[in-house]
Amino acid sequence: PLNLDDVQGDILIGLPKRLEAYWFIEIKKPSEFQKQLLELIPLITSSTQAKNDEKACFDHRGNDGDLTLAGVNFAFSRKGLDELGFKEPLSKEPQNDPFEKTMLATAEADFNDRVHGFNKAWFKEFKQEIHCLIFITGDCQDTIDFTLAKVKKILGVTVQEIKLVQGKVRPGDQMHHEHFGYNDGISQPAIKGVDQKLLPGQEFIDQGIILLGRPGDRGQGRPSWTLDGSFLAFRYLSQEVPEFQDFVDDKNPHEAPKDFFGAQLVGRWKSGTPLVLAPTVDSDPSIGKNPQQNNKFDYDPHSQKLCPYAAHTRKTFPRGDIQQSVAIHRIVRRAITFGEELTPEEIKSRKTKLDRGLLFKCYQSNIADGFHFIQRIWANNNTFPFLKIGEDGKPIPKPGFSDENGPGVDGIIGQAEKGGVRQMDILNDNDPAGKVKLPKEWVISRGGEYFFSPSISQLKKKFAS
Ligand code: N7H
Repeated sequence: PLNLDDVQGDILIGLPKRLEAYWFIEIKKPSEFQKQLLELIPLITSSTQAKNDEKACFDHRGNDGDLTLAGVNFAFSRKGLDELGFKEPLSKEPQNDPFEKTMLATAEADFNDRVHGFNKAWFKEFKQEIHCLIFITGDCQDTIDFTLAKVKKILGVTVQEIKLVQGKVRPGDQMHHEHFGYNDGISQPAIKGVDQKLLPGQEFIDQGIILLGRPGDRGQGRPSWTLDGSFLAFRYLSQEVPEFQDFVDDKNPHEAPKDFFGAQLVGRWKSGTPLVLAPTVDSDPSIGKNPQQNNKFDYDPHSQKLCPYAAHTRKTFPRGDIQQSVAIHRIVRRAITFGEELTPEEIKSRKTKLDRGLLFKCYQSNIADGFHFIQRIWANNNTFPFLKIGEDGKPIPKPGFSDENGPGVDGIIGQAEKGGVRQMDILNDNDPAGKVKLPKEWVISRGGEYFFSPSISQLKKKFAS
C-alpha cells in the first residue's frame, strides 16, 4: 500500500505556503553531491508531514494559522539524471516523452514559446542546463532564507546556482487570487486512498494518474526506482495585468456587469463563482469561496450559452465536453504568484513595468498526458473541443459556432505561432461576427523545465551514497 511518509509532500498534499523559493541548480561534482544528499534528505518534507502541518496550521492555499514547518522538496531534470550517470530513460518511448526531450528543446515547436526567436521571451538561465530543482516553502521570508541557507550549506560547492526565483501569495483579500484578480486553486482532483472525502463536483482519480507505478499509471518500461515518484512541470509565466484588464474592459458588452467578458475568458468570475452557475451576473460572490458550492457544475457539451467552449477552465478540464474520460489528463496544480502589486505608475500608465505572474507547477505520472497535452492539444488548439465529423466526412459545427474553425484558443494561456491570430468564439455584441480577436498574449512563458520528483526512500537508496 501507499506510504505517505515516502512521497514528497508537494505531490499529494501541497506544501503549505505563503512564500516559496525555487532554486534551480547545476550539479558540479556528482559524487560529492551524492554524498551530501544523505544530509539533505532529512530536510525533505513528506506527504504525511505536509498533511499534519496543513491541519495544524494553514492549508496550502495560505489560510490563516501559525505555520511551523518549512517545506523542502526535490526533483531532477533529465540532464540531472544524466549527470549522475542514470542514463536509462524513464519511459519505453523516450522519443515521445517530453521529459526525456526536455522543455528547452521542445517548447518552441510544441507550445509556440519564444525560446530562441520571435522576440525571445525566455530568460537566458532557462536556456542553460538545469539539473535539479529544490523548492522551499514557508510562512515568512525568515523561514525561507534560513532554510535555503541550510540547504546551500549542505550542498556547498557540489552545485552551482542557475536561478533563484521566489513567489509569494498576494496580500489581504487577494490572498487566494492570482494577479489578474481571479480566485485560483479551487478545482483539484481527489486521489483515491489519499483524500478521504469528495467535495461536491470533485472526482476521485487513480493514484497512478499522479504517481508512477500505481494503478492507473499508463507508463511502461520504467525503472522500478521510479515507484511513487511524480513528474513535475514548471513554467515561469509573466502576466501583463493592466493590459489584460484594459482589453477585458474594452470588450465588455455595454449592458453586462463589469468583468463579464473576463469571466468568459476564464470560465469563472473573479470571486471564483463558476460562470455555469452564474452566467450573466455574479449575484452571489460568496459561492466562489464556498467549497461546498464553488465546483459543483458541469458543462453542456452541446452549448456554450453558459460558458464559452474556449474558456480557460473549460479548455483545461472539459468536464462533460467530450465522450472519452479525461481522467488521464488530470493534473494537480501547485502554483504560487510572484511579483509585487501594481504600482501607482503602472495603474496610471496602463503598462506593465514590473515582472509579476505565476510560478506554475503541476504533477502527473506522464507529462505527455498531463501538462503537455493540456497546453498543446487543448489550450493552444483552435479546434478543441473538437467538432463532430459528419457522415460526409465534414465537421459538423457545434451549435452556436460562428464557423467551422472551432472554439478558438484558451484566452488565458493559449499561445499562437508567430504571425498566428489568437481568437475565441464568444457571443459578444462588440464582435457581431462571434469571433473575438485576442490581440496579444497577456500570459508570457519565460521558461520552464520538466523534472522527476522521486520517492524519499529511493532518493536515499538510489541517489545518495
Ligand atoms: Fe489555470 N486564471 O487566473 O485565469 N486557472 N491559470 N492553468 N487551470 C484556473 O479552479 C490561470 C495554467 C488549469 O478543474 C482557474 O482553481 C492563470 C496552466 C486547470 O475546472 C483560474 C494562469 C495550466 C484548472 C486560472 C494559469 C492551467 C485551472 C480557476 C497563468 C495547464 C482547473 C480556479 C498565468 C496547462 C480547471 C480553479 C477545472 C484553473 C488562471 C495557468 C490549468 C482562475 C492566470 C499553464 C487544469
